[in-house]
Amino acid sequence: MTIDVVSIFPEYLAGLQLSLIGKAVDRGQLALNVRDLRDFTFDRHNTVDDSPYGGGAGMVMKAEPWALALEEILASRPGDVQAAQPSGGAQPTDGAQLIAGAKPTGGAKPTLIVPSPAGEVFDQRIAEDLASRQHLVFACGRYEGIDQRVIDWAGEHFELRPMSIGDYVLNGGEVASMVMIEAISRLIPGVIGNPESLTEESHEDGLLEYPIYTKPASWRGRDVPEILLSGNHAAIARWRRDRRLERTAEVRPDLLARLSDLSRDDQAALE
Ligand code: 6GU
Repeated sequence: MTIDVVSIFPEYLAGLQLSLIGKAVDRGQLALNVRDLRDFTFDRHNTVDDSPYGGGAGMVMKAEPWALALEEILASRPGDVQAAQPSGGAQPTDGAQLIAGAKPTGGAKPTLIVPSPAGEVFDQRIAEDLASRQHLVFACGRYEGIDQRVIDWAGEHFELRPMSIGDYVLNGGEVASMVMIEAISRLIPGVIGNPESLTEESHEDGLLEYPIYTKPASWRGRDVPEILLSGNHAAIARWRRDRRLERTAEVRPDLLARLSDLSRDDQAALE
């Protein structure tokens, strides 16, 4: 998979080089390119914003720098080495911060994720869907947002996905993009060492995860539940599922209501 990110704060994304995602980049399983939007401006002050038509508070991101950045990404498509040079006179992006490059892929239109509190709410199901894509592009807006015309234009060249990470307001799309990139990239086969650790997680099957314990068996007068020391794997599996049901009913009854296929044992655990 190739992930391109465009931001006026490319340094924000540096944290993605750490840990599992950084290792996936090192192993060539993931190419992560972060571009600075200001590299696609040509005035003395590298202007990326202006006041909104129709009035109102705040500033709006100008269309042209976004178009040039996205055109460069289209031109450097993975597996599309012979693509045309970007139109509109974009300079080669010597300022582009290439965190790493990996193997060319290619094919369908890239997916353009536009982080916005006005987007569709991102969840595990969407993360799984996006993890199957070859090429994701994150357009991190700041201020009040991006001129709608360049979003509409981009819709002709990208699969457009305005995405929110929840019902609250952030100052820009960078942190939201990092959240989505982490959730998506850990689902790419091979990125997580032990794929079994993915299956019993919260939100994988609609239940929250069970409580976990490690040594010592007794800590400050608190004992590990005895059943976990019993070696009875069937009983442990049942206990864990009961705890998941119990926890989900208490913390997220909305999730429980969405489950259709509860067994008799499951229903008994909830009574
Ligand atoms: Cl994706 N962006 C911004 N700016 N604020 C948000 C958000 C995204 N998701 C929730 N709040």
